[in-house]
Amino acid sequence: MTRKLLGLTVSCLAALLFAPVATATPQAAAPVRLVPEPSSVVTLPGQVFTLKSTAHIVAPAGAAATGQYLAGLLRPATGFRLPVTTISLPEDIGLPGDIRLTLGGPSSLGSEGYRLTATPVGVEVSANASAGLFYGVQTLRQLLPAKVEAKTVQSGPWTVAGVTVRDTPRYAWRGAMLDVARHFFPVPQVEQYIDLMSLYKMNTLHLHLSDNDGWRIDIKSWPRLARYGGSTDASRGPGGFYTQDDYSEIVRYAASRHVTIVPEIDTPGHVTAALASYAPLNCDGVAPPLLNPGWSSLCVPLEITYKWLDDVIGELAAITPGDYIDIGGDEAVNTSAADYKYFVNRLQAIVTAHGKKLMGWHQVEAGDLAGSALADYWGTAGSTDDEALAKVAQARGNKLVLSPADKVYLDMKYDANTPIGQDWAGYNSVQDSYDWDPATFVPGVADDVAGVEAPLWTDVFPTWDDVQFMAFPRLPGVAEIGWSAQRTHSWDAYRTRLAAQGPRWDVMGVKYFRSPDVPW
Ligand code: IFG
Repeated sequence: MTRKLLGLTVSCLAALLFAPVATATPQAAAPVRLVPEPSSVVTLPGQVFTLKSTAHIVAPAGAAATGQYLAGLLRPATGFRLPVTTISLPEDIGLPGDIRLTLGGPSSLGSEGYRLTATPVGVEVSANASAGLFYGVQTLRQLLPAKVEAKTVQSGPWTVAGVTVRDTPRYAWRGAMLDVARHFFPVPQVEQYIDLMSLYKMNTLHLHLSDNDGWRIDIKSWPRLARYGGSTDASRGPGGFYTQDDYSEIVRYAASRHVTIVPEIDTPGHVTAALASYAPLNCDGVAPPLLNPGWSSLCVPLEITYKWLDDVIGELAAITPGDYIDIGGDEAVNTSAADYKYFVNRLQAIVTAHGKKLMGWHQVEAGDLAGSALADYWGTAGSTDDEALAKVAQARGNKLVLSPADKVYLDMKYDANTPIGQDWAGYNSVQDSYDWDPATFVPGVADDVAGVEAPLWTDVFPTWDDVQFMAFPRLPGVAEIGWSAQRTHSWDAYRTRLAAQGPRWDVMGVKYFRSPDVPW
């Protein structure tokens, strides 16, 4: 009997043996409350999938990594073995009760879209690429009880409401920015942030690696940058820095969660840590003290500035697989307009020479940017100067990443009662961070929006608890703005779905703000 016929025979026998018998008391399952809201969700009333200890995760070779990732998510809390079996023959359809990952689907799903079906017979996630499977797994994760996030064995039942989901993202760039320069956060905490942002299908982490208060990435050809320039922080604390191996570990971990790292070396302003580290970088040859107060600027006329940048960008590009390197460009108060434009053009040539594309805060549009450049728009609503620069970006074909300070700056207080945070852009409530549209925030640039990004500046946040408190529950709202279709946008509906994340964060130990805006 050929293997193919044997395969079919086994499958048929299995289907007969494991045919779902109408159970006297069909299990209940949690209501379907997902963030971000998928493109299409059809619930199957009365149908419930229950994950059992006998289940397998069945995946083709190309999806084995996602299968292992899913097993890693589910094994601790269920205590189930959940073997990941790689199927090689199409008819190896797995047994009833299995979770099946399959590669292949309509091209309309793109690389990040997926389809998910959950019925009493089993769960199937299908996608064209592993990114889509990963996002389908995040949805499956949210369909399971919140206690599935526990790291110790919990009682079941592990039920999933019957549902069919078809889902694709609105924007390609769904980002978070973490300022590790004002205050340094070690690798494990950055990786926790990556875990949390990827749970909500965000795919880009912009790391703000240098500023006045600290330099956080080791550059081997300029060793004092990290060792001296990274030796303190905005609280006059011990600071810290990533070795290049640390940075590569962050890049690796991010990639395993389908997150691209975008490193930022902020220039020509926000450079006190660098100027303090090397006297020759200063126009007068004198290094300022660390944490020297006030605005700073690289010395634009000095040739050593570009030798230094070439070394820094070169070393960073060599350990950054992503397309973009961010050169900052914000608040260059001590740099003349002429020097600024000259500087941006010189630095763009260096970034390009190292095979990368330039990203910067939208002020970089003062330079003669290549079409591939990305402008990170942090203007507030109605700011005409900022909107004019957005138009410049549009005119030269630069895409915009929307990071409006009065919507998604997560260092802004939630309201007047927030114990920590800033308020120069106003208060950003949970609703403020959710209730806006990247396509219309800047008039007339809808087609030039690549996506969104939620910056979390840490000027005033020394602790990781502070970061979590300010990021949650607002970050998932930005994730939804980046992923979900505008037609699904509704604060009233969203706040209920957001509330369902609370029990999940409780189990995960996320120190979130229980905002009164949300019906927890
Ligand atoms: N603006 C500065 C940040 C940070 C922020 C705090 C940008 C692009 C204020 N630049 O936002 O360095 O200090 O809210």
